Amino acid sequence: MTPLRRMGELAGASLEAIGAALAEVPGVPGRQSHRIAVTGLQRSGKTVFVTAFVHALLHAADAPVSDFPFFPWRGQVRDVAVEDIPGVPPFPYRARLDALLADPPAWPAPTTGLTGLRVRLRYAPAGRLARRLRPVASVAFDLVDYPGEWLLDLPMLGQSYAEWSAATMALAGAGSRADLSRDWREAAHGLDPDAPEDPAALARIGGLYLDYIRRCRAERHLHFVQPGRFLAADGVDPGRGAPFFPLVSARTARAGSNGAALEARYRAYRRLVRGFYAQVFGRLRRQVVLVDLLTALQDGPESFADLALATRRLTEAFEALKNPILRALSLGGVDRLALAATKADHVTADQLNNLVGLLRDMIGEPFVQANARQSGLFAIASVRATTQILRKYQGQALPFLLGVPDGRAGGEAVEVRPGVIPGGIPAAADGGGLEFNIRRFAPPRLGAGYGRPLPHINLDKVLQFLIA
Ligand SMILES: Nc1nc2c(ncn2[C@@H]2O[C@H](COP(=O)(O)OP(=O)(O)OP(=O)(O)O)[C@@H](O)[C@H]2O)c(=O)[nH]1
Ligand SMILES: [Mg+2]
Repeated sequence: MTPLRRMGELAGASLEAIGAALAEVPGVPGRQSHRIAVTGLQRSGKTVFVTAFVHALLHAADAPVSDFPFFPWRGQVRDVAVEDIPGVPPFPYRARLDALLADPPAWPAPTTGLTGLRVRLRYAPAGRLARRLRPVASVAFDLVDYPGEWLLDLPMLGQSYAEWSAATMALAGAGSRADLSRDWREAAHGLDPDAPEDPAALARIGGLYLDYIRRCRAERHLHFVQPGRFLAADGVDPGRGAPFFPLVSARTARAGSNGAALEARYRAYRRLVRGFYAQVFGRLRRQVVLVDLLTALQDGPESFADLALATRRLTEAFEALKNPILRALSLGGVDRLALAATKADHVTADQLNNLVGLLRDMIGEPFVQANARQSGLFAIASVRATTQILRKYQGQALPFLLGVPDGRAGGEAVEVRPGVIPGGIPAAADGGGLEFNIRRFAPPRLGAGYGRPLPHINLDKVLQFLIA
């Protein structure tokens, strides 16, 4: 069954039924299971993270300590196995790893559907008494991967069609969006919400709306565009339902009218989103949020501000949704939340603290404070594509990155000085003046059969934090 078909089915089921379908055999002593929800916008690094995380779980116990210093069960692991998660299409770990270890190595393509896998670890508990009571314990981690675009829709779960319309309309009229959205806004203004439903007009205006959100991504590198599923990598996501768009004044419309049709489509779409949320976050205990700050910095102040907006909206949505959804699924709360700035190998080591500071600022102090007890902030590279070297420059030894530019895998390495990362969100006045040289690099050449954790930055700390 395709993930979309399955999600379509889940969307119709009650939350309790979904929770029950996703729950593991409960309460077998010594057999714990945790879902690690990997969240992040498109291209934030989720698929690379899941691949490297699984590979590390498989190999860290036997690797030299220096490969993966923070590993909670060193010397205790009996065996590790990769299993399917019942009812979830399998994450192609082997294929993803093989591509990373191929010659030349390649990053994964954008994800198009939901997949997942379970890593089961059997280990000897620490301490003689614990071992006598239970010679071998088992713990399982479920990791789920999905297209980042889908995450953009989470805030919609808490919004009525009228609320979503008002917020989306206001955004569409601001900054450089105003220009991109002009055709669509003019057409939408001309639509009478109370007139009898006109499917051809709704399709035409829906097409203009789609054009607008696609151009936000493609031309301005903006992040906060909804509905996210309308941006699926293959252009059309068959599971997304009929097109809809915000209305200028979306008050409750008469049955059979344009307004009522759009509202019904919005609600149908939200049911789909809710099903997805239940699947990814079912039995939610641990969550990692990945944010690619560096690419947004390189893309300029507008892209960066928009990433900040999307990240805030998402963290607010997590907060708002946590309680009702978790109650409905009778789950516990998130007990560990790792917030990570990804692709930290794009900057020199002396900039990692600033990168964490920038992440903290972007997520917002209220959220960081409210979740301080169970959350951690990190700068990570799931797969480290660069090494650092020192070069004499104007009498000083300065750190440079050495890596092969992406797209030239197998080519010559170049030396790059990525620049100074601000330790907080730059004031608008400074935003334009900051200069970065954030490049994309090809994956490192490791060779097939690489049976050690992949080179990384702080992946061990995140793993320890999430699973210990
Ligand atoms: N240098 C470096 N690049 C990375 C790393 N992780 C991800 N990337 C880059 O970021 C791109 C996107 O990574 P993915 O893991 O595919 O991102 P994703 O979040 O799964 O993206 P979607 O599937 O589109 O949602 C990759 O193609 C790499 O170019 C990393 O640890 N180091
Ligand atoms: Mg992906």
